[in-house]
Amino acid sequence: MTNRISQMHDESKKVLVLGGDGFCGWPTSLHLSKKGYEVIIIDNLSRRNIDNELEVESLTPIRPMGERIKAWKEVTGKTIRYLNIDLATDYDRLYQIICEEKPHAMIHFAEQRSAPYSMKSPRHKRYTVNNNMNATHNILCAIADSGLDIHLVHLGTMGVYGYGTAGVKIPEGYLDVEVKTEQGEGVEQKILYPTNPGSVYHMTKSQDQLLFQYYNKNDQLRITDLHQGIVWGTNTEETSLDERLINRFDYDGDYGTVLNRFLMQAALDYPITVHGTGGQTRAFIHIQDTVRCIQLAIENPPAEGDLVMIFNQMTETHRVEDLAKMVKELTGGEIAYVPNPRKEAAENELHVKNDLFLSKGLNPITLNKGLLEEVTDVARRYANRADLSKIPARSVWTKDQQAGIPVKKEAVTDQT
Ligand code: NAD
Ligand code: USQ
Repeated sequence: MTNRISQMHDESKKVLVLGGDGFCGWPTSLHLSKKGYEVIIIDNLSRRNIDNELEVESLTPIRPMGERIKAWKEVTGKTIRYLNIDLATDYDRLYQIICEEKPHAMIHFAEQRSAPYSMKSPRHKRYTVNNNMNATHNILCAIADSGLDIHLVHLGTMGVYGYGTAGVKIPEGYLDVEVKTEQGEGVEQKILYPTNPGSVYHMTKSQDQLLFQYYNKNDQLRITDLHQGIVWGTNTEETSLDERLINRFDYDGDYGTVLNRFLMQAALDYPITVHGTGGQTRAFIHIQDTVRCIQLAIENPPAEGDLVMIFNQMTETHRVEDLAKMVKELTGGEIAYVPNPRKEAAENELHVKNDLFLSKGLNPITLNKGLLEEVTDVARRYANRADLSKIPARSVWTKDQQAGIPVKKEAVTDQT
């Protein structure tokens, strides 16, 4: 039984959104604010600084944080507060804010989230580990230290499981196994699904799981870990209300994710860059469902004393090559099979359970023509902001891999 001081059941609907300036965090902040939550964003703007480092920008013109928040107030009358804190290094400020604000939930998006960025060099590997592990540990340590009963909702990844399957659907976090004692008796155990990360970034998410398990056991923290698939789409109901609220759209070789990249590439008449054979199967979710899932997660906290609750936050799985063909059909684009810069299985099957969100009322958005065209329209609208030289994926996992550069078009791009 926990003796943590509870604000879980009082009137408070105050949430700290950690990483609330990012692709998932910004639309989530707006969605929760719209639903009547008091939202405080914490973000050190490291993602915007990484854009400076990589000399690339979001395809969509995202506004400075102050302007975003001002626009939200003008459009809806609602207030979102913002604090610039580096969660990986400034423990004292984080602790102070938690004690002063006493949020009932904290949503943790604040990690370096690109697998290719995490593999670029030893510096990028070490930054990703230092940033992600310290941010997660500081958050857990500060909640435990505060003595408050705060529900922590973390954005994890489907990538912690690896993308294989032992012939069963990937369960939601835990695996029921039977181990044999020396006497040959079967003993039933519930264990974390064996983790099999495919990049330094994904490895930090695997490590996060152990931190959660420990603080849940030792300090009875209530924790929900959302193992999210690849997010696609760009706008949500709230970000569409005003151009100043627009969400970010990453298309570059480090931060752009596969489906948004394919749609953007086709819209700009750039070849659709399939890595290897395109036999990789991955899990997907639309950004509008991301924000709904997070609301469902904070409204359904684990009960006191429960294990870390793990949801698979995805709505469907697709093979990369099938996505490329679908985008080609939709837009008339051209597919380029490029070398795979990653060390990953050339082909895999993926079957995933997502019963928990369905049982909480999620009505999944799946790939449909209208939503795919919406992304293409956004890409066309801001085409003049695109730097095509930033499209190929150049971060290689080992010296044996090659950059994913489409041969003909790159030659054209290099001459211009
Ligand atoms: P993002 O990079 O757009 O946003 C992350 C935000 O966290 C950024 O605004 C960044 O400035 C901030 N941040 C990072 N380190 C910080 C620190 N030390 N202190 C304070 N702020 C910090 O990423 P995203 O796409 O919005 O992803 C959010 C979370 O969801 C990540 O943890 C990611 O691993 C997870 N996720 C994302 C996807 C996806 O497809 N985008 C899929 C599955 C899981
Ligand atoms: N791929 C291509 N062509 C491209 C880009 C990617 O074929 O132009 C392939 C990749 O080789 C990979 C697959 O598409 O096989 C997915 O790549 P991705 O960049 O879309 O996704 P990933 O690196 O796995 O990372 C993204 C987010 C990360 C999140 C993860 C969820 O950046 O934060 O954790 O999706 S998941 O994939 O389910 O692990």
